[in-house]
Amino acid sequence: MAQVRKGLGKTVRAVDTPNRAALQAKYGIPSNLRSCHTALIDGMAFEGHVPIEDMRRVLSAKPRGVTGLAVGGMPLGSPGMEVAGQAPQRFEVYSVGSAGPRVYARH
Ligand SMILES: [Cu+2]
Repeated sequence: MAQVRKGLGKTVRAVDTPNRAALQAKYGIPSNLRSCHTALIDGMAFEGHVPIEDMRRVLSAKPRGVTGLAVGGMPLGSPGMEVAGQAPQRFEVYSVGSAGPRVYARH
């Protein structure tokens, strides 16, 4: 099932698939960093609740050996996971790809 939405200068196609593990493997997202959704933008993959500023930074830099960014789990306070009255958790954003998972940003 695919849904098409427009916004933020991009057309978004949302797809529910039972085969997301193959996509995660293709982009080098290790099992401990897999989360609830995977976004593909301009040839890079974004796993889980990755902050938009990190997405913009990696998309403009396109570092060698990096195929995307990943946030494992669903940390409280990450984008879309804000809960009024609850302090945000600290979490790391990892770059993934042939260069291996590395901390890309801390929040
Ligand atoms: Cu989630």
